[in-house]
Formats: sequence, C-alpha cells, structure tokens
Amino acid sequence: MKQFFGIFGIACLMMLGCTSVEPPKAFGPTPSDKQLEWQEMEFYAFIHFTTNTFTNKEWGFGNESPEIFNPTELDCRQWARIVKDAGMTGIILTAKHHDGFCLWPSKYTDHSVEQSPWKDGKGDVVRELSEACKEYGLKFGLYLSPWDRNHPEYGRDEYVTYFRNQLHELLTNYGDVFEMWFDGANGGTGYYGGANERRDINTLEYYDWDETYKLIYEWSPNTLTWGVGPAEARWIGNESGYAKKTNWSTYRQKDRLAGKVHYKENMTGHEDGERWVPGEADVSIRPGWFYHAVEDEEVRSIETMVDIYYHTVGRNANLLLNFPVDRRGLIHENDEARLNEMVSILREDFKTELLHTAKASADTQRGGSRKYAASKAIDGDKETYWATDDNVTAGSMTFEFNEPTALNRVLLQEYVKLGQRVRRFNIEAQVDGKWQSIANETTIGYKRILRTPQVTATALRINIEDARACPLISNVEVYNAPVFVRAPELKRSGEGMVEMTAGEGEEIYYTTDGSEPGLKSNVYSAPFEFTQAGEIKAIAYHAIEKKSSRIEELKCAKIKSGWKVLSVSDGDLSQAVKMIDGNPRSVWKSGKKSELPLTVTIDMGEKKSISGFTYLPKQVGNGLELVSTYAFYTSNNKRNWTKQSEGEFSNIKHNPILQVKTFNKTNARYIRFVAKSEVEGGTRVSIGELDVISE
Ligand code: FUL
Repeated sequence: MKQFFGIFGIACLMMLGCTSVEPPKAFGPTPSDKQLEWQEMEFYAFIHFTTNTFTNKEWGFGNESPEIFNPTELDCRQWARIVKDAGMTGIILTAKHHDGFCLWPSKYTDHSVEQSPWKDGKGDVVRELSEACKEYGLKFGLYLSPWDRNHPEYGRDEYVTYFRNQLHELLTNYGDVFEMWFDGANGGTGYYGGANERRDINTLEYYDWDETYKLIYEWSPNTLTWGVGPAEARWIGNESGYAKKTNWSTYRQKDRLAGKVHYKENMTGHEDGERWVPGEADVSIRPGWFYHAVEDEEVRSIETMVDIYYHTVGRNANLLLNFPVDRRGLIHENDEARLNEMVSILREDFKTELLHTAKASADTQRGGSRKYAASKAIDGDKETYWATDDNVTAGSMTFEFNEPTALNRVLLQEYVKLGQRVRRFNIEAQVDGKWQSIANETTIGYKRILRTPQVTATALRINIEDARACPLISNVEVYNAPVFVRAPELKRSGEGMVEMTAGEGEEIYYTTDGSEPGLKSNVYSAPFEFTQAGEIKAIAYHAIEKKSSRIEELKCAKIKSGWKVLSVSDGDLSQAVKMIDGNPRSVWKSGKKSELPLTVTIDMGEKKSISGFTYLPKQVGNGLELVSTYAFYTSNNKRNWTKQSEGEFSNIKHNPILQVKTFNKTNARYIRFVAKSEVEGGTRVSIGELDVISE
C-alpha cells in the first residue's frame, strides 16, 4: 500500500510538475493580432503611378491636367501576377500622391481619373487593383497623401474634412484594405486651386490623427495605419531598404510625437519604447519612385536587391518594394526580370532546411518542462518555443547534426506575441571537434536572418547572452546558400584612373572595347588609365567554385578636359574642381556661413549642343546639404545668359539621387547653376557633380 502510494505520489507530482510550469508572461509592449499578422506578411509591393508618370516628375505641383493621364495598356492583373509569382503578399497603390490627382473617381473632387481620357473617364484604378488582388490572393493596401498640392482648401479645416471623406470612400468601397500609408512629406509650395503659394501646416495638429485614426478603425478595423501620428507601424528612417542590425519593434512613439525622436532612430526602434510599432522599409526597384524612361537601365543591381532583402526582412522589418508602373500602365520588363532574379536567388538560398532533423538540447529550460525544450524551436510550429525560467535571461540551445553539415545561413525568430526580449546573442559552430564563433549579434525580434561564413559543422549552438526578460525562441532554421559571386565594383576617378574590386578569392576579367568579358579577357591587376568615352565591362570569377558573376558595366563619358569652374558666388573656388571631376565621391560645398542663392559659373572649354543638365548632391554621410530649388542658365559670351530651366528637385530629401533636368536643345559654351534653396532651409549646399546632357 505504502509502495503504491509512493509510486502514485511520484507520478502525480511529475504530472503536476509538468502542468504546473507557468507559461511566461508578456514582457513590455506586445503586438496586436493585426500587427502580428502584418509582420508575417514580410514582403509586399508598392506601386507608384499617377500624372507624374506622364510628366516625368517625382512630385507634381498640383496643376497637372487630368488630360495627360492616359495609360495605353493598363493592366492591374499583370502587376498582381508578377507580385504573386514572386511570393510577395500584397500591393499598396498610390491612390493619391502629393499632386492630388485621384486614381479613383472620387465624388469629392474633379481632379481624378474621371476627367482623364483613360477609358473615357469611366476607369477606376483602385477598383481594378482591388479586384486583381482578390483574384490573385494578395492583400490590398492604399497610399493617400495627406499633402495635397492641388486642393484649394489645403491648410484649412475644409481640407481635413475632404481628406477624411476620401478615406471613408477608399475604406468602405473597395473591400479589405490591409494598410493605409501616410507619407510624412507635407506642406510647401503648390497650386492649391490656383493660389500658387506656399502653405505650411503642423502635421500633428492639423490632421488630428487621434481622431482620424479612430474614424479609420471604425470604418475598417482590420486596416493597419502606417507612418505619421500614432500609427501602428513606423517608417524605417530611409528609402534605401535598410534596417539596422539592432532593430526593436518597440518604439518611443510619445517622444516621437513630441518631436523628440530623430527619424534616423527609426532604423533601430527603441529598446525602452512604450509601444509596439514595428518597422517597414520602403524602397524602389529603381532610383525614382515614379517611372522615368531614363531609368530603364538603372534598375537596382541584383547584388543590391539581395542585400535589401537581408537588410530588411532579415533584420526584423517588413519590405515594401516599389515598382514604378510605366506609361503603358505596366510593370516594366526590366523590373520584372530583376525581381525574378532576386527571388530565384532567395529561393535557392532557402531551399533546404537543415536543422529540423538535428538533436536539440538546452543548458536550461523553463521549469525543466519538455513544453519549453530546445526541440520546440525546430518543430516547425510557430506557437511553441524554447523558454527559460523567469529569472534566467541567458541560456544556450545546442543542435547536433546527424552528419557534418555545411551551412551559411541562420534564421531565428522570437515568440514576439509575448514581447521582444533578446538583446545580445552569438552563434558557435562545432567544426572538427572545436567550437568556433560564427556570429555575434544583438536583437532578433519577429525575424532575423544571418549570412554567416560557411562552415561544415557537426553541431550548432545558439547562445542568448542577454535578454530583457527570459528569452522565448520559437524558431531556428539553417540553410546552406549557394555561393553568389558578386559583380566587381568599377570606379573611375576624375583623372580617368579605373579601379576594380571584387570579393576575396576572386579574379577580375575585363574589356574596354564594349565586348563581353570572359576568362580570356584582360586580367585586372592594378588601376589603369582610361580617359576616353567608352564602356568598360568586367566579371568577377570564383576559381574554386568555377562561377562567374554577372557582367558589370561602366559607361564612361570623355573626361571633362577643358572644363573650368570660373566662379562661385561663395565658398572656396580652389576646391571647385570637385564638382566637375567625374568622381561623385569628391564633393564641393559652399562656405559654412554662405548665403543663398549660390551661383556657379562653368566654362566647358568649347561650344556644345546641350539638352539638359544633371546635379548630383553629396551621397553619403551626415549633412548632405541638398539643393532644393534651382535655376540653370547658358551663355556663349559670359555676359548674356538664357534661363533654360528652373524648379525644384522633388523628393531629393529622402532620395538624394542624380537629378536630371531636360530642356530644348541649345548651343552653349558657358553654364551657370544657381542653387536657390537648401532642403532643410539651410544656407550651405553640396555639389558632388554638375554635368550637361550633350550629344
Ligand atoms: C516619399 C514621397 O515624398 C515620395 O514621393 C514617395 O511617395 C515615397 C514613398 O515617400 O516621402
């Protein structure tokens, strides 16, 4: 009897022991179901399309005639097919951009597709896309610019009513909208119903976002708000598809709304943030957001596209990849091809998961319970996880492979339903019986993907070194991605010296006559001179893998010999050669205490037939000091100047790319560039390069 009770008692205790382990409690801010579902979407598309597509602008002024909106083959099903085939999960459309033109026949304005020749004014792009998304099983989202450079009442109360009316229209007539995208660019000059003036507003007060969001959630509770005000998701702080390695989904939104957070902090979020506001990285597949034929050959390189994925989805941020739909109303072939290339590389990278058959163990697990064992991190079930006791904020999981396994990718996920916790972790691989460190990292969050050095390991160990509360790891995956040989980097200096760089263990083969480089072409060993116009083409070759990169091309204009900066109205003339040396990295800046307008006068040495000019600002670092509005003149005698172009470099603030302005062909020897204002209202400007478009 005694014995019976003994065994029975132990069995009871064991059962109790198992069931009495308390599940971990939530720590800090946690995501709503809506936010969680949204984070699981990971990778989706943006479409920028409006009258800008037909005027070749990035920002319309608001006075564009709807008559110009006339796509010849608009096909939202083509967009949806491309996006779906790439494994993306949704599409967000610019229903209205800053110029105010509406892609749907809004009953609150005439400035819409209704007044355009497209489908005799009976078309509705928003409707067509919402239906295409439904057909292809994609989620559908919308961008409605709060800034409206067309509306006569912008800046007054009536416009806010108009804005909310439009939100109501969009959120109640087109089925589910998963995300409402509110851009931060707001206020400034515009047409405003013919007033042609500057109107500045205080974004936070003007729209009363608390009230506006309340209405949105009333009309459409499943819609996630993005961007301005107390939104449910945040901008990642740049337009290049880049989150920092340390990236918290928590955020000090109250401070942000009080103007105490610099937008660059959005790249990391805040460990001590009071609200769950995960990041979304928006980036265009081309330099601009809208279609410009001149950018057909400027689609981002495959290397950049793959990096973008790892720097966003791989760093706990959603990726919103933009396609500038062209004048036909289609995603351009070059963009589609690049997307497919990117996706096929990623599919290869994540083709075979290697960890799920490993033997898992941990040095510590919650209450000693199997429910929280390391095996839960490789069971393919997102609701189970490895956890430690509440007072334990460090611990290791070890995974033993059945056989030595080559690997170079590790994917980790926290069980973020209960909050983001991990502050610091590292990964070790057991190679030939010895443990070696292959990664030292900080946060994980919803998802983290590491590209590690390739090792052939018999076991892998994940050491959580520090966490804000007991770590909860719901998923670890391991892959062995094929070697990806990146194209070499090609650079030419202002003097015409060409330099090439490639990855370790790679050789570079090149041509300078436009022919395709191969293993019989010139082998690069040191910088060489190339001053004429022409095309340099090169490949990198990985001798061990016997694999070549794609061909990298460098189109070279003739070195600007004979050019001279004659005068600058302010700043150091002796350094001014930097703005014409063909090297975007050498940058000239006007003086610290300079005043605008700044006038630069250049002698091109001979008369040229020119049809435009380009301005490249400083590209990297702090203090880009970007020219915002400009004027451009030409002359043949330095006395009589003809104004050829005047205006603004739209969106240069968030996308400081090469600015191209065209005008009617003219002959001139002298050019004059006038920087009229700086983007932040400053008085100093940077000029990386000034050039002309000539024959
Ligand atoms: C920016 C806008 O000003 C651009 O035109 C574009 O829409 C981009 C996605 O957001 O801030």
